[in-house]
Amino acid sequence: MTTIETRRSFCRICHAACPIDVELHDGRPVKVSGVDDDPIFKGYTCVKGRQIPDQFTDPGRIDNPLRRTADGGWEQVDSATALDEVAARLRAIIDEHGPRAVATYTGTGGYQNAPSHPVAMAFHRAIGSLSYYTSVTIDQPMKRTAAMRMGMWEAGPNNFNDADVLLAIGYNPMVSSFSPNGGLQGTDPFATLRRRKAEGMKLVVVDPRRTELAAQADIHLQVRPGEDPTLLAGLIRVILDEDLHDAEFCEQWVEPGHIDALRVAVDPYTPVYVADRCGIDADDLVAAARMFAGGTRGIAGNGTGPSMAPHPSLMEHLTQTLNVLCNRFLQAGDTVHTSSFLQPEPPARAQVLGPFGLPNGPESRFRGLRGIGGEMPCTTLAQEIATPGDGQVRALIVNGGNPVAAWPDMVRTLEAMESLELLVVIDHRMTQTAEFADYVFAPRLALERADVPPFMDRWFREPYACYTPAIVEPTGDQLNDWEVYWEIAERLDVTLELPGGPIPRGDRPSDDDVLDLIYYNSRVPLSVIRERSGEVLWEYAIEVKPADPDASGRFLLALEDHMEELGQVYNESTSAEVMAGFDPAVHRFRLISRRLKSHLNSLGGELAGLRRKNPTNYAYMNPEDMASLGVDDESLVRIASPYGSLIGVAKMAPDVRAGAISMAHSWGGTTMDDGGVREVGAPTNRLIDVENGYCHITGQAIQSSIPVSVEAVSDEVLAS
Ligand SMILES: Nc1nc2c(c(=O)[nH]1)N[C@H]1C(S)=C(S)[C@@H](COP(=O)(O)OP(=O)(O)OC[C@H]3O[C@@H](n4cnc5c(=O)[nH]c(N)nc54)[C@H](O)[C@@H]3O)O[C@H]1N2
Ligand SMILES: Nc1nc2c(c(=O)[nH]1)N[C@H]1C(S)=C(S)[C@@H](COP(=O)(O)OP(=O)(O)OC[C@H]3O[C@@H](n4cnc5c(=O)[nH]c(N)nc54)[C@H](O)[C@@H]3O)O[C@H]1N2
Ligand code: SF4
Ligand SMILES: [Mo]
Repeated sequence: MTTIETRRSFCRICHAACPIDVELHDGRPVKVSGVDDDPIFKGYTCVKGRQIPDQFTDPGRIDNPLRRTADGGWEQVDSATALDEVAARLRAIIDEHGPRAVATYTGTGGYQNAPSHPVAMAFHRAIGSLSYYTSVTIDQPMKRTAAMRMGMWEAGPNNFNDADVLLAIGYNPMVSSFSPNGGLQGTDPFATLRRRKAEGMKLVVVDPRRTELAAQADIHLQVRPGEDPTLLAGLIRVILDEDLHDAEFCEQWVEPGHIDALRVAVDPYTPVYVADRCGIDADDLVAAARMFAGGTRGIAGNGTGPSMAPHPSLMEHLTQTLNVLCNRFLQAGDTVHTSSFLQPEPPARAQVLGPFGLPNGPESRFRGLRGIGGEMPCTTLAQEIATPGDGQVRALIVNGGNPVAAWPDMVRTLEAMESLELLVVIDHRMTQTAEFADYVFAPRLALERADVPPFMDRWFREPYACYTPAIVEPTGDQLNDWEVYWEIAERLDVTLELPGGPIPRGDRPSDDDVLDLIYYNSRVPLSVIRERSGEVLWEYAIEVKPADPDASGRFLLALEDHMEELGQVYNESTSAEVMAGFDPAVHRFRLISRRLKSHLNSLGGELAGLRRKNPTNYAYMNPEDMASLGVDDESLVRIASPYGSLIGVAKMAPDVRAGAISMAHSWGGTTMDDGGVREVGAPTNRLIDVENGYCHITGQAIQSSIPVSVEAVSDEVLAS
């Protein structure tokens, strides 16, 4: 007799944390469904979440640790032995070269697992190694640095639920579940957007692709890739020119003289100039500026598209300038809708916090970049590994990430993987990166862990409690990511310190013990979150307090370097000019990033149900471009940047702007050719050069709006 039961949990394939009911047969998951009566998700899940049971039956799942053999193959090894060996090798590397030689890279898999990042960071503090890296510094690092430099509003942005207008620049929550400041994350985005639009919310979308979000827009500015700084400067100019900004708010909270300096800097960005440069209609630009400034509450925010294009810090600065000019912030007496239950009680006053200036963490050995908030910039890590000298990284622990597939600059990443003395990967799949590993530790998957959602805690659009216990028993020799660090720390005889104190030594504590130590000063006790998971707890919503009488922080809208950069941008004919080797006659296209519903970065292709939906990462192109290149659906194209090239499979897409090619990242193999492109896709990170055209503040490489040439090629290239 099969025992059948259904247990409640939440999905952790992506950050969105959709609640799920998991049907278990003899304790094994067989079916995942949404939770219809959930107050904010209302039954929503996506195809990835519904495929979770396949992760458990996938014959490729790594559920026991693996060790590299002398002949380059793999053998199973028990975790205690693997941990002894790894710890001994780390000890030797630290003794000889110092702790900086040991690095961690925490990727998206680590971020969807609350204890993973805090414990890995605690490990680095304990051994005294500053070499801690995450995917956040190749995602949207400028969000943090721009806020630090300009100043931020302590009470936070307006709520999505009562916004009159949303200005969405280069993100697509209908597929990605991402929207800056909260709102549309996974939480039933289609129905939620329909409802908000019926309530009168206006939507302006800036995207070179007519995305699932753009299709719902009141105004879609189908901008040329990489021209967002120009477009944003144009919006600001219209707003200042027509006095649509909140003059009273600016008088009080903007540094004196900065509005005037900003006026001067954006003055050349007339609607006619901007429209011509961005390939949009000047009337639409003016209408969009009026629409954004017109409402009383709204949000301007951007996503990964423009954050990976040239001038990302300037782009973020201008986006936030729009929010300041139009006062898109919560005021005294307002209620903060996002929950932040896991954070300590915030002050939440209606005043400016900061500014705090440039990142001032430890110096990287490359490009004069610096760390921030305990992290070093990921775009330098491959070079930190491959380049000999003092401070060279010799051992890397990959904590739920996939550098070979995801890091910008595949040439340098492969070089780094080859030159590591020790590579340890924690992943349940034999990824492109694991192929280079010395040890692969088998992690417990989401349903096998107790957890809370660290990202969504700040982004749920209502104060919503979310916690899950483990609901499936592991069957192999698996360790939760944090346990790998704790076990190595035991062997190195160091103690891991968390906000609530040290993680006990000796007997390994449980996930819940560690969650209690991480969130010991959460403003809503974890016991309440555990008990009331799945409920909206308005009684815990924060009310915004008035400003301190002597609040002295003022927004710096006219930062000198950014105002200068606006002058440079004006002198460019295209933002691609920031890349050396760009030739307008050759690189006539721009390759832009996108997400696929069926995949999460490199995750998905290993499961047959998801692979069927997207067998390759198609090069989506406008029909006009395909006709002029003589390319048909499914035929091959060679796409070449000033740095590298790939072979892609063309797919007709009228939603993509002419001149753009829309392609998902983190596909392909580990080689420099694309013989298997029809089966495994091709890596766009081969086109990316971290040394060319990068952001000087964050190191962000150009990972979208990459200038490329495109030519038709025959299938014979695959054989060669
Ligand atoms: N050209 C280009 N490059 C990009 C981007 C782009 O848009 N364009 N996007 C960038 C962005 S935003 C990011 S965040 C990075 C992504 O960078 P990464 O996070 O390095 O890439 P992922 O493929 O998401 O790797 C996550 C890994 O975690 C594993 N995993 C899943 N669940 C678990 C688990 O429970 N435990 C453990 N230990 N592992 C697990 C998965 O199998 C997968 O291999 O890529 C960046 N690279
Ligand atoms: N299904 C799914 N969900 C995911 C992921 C996934 O791989 N699959 N990845 C997760 C991760 S790691 C992240 S960081 C988030 C990212 O979440 P989002 O930022 O929403 O990512 P995308 O859906 O790629 O949206 C980026 C948009 O930018 C546009 N774009 C590209 N270049 C430019 C440009 O130069 N200017 C402008 N204005 N737009 C441009 C693209 O056309 C695209 O529509 O998604 C997360 N969620
Ligand atoms: S949107 Fe994200 S969290 Fe929700 S079901 Fe899909 S993968 Fe899971
Ligand atoms: Mo990301």
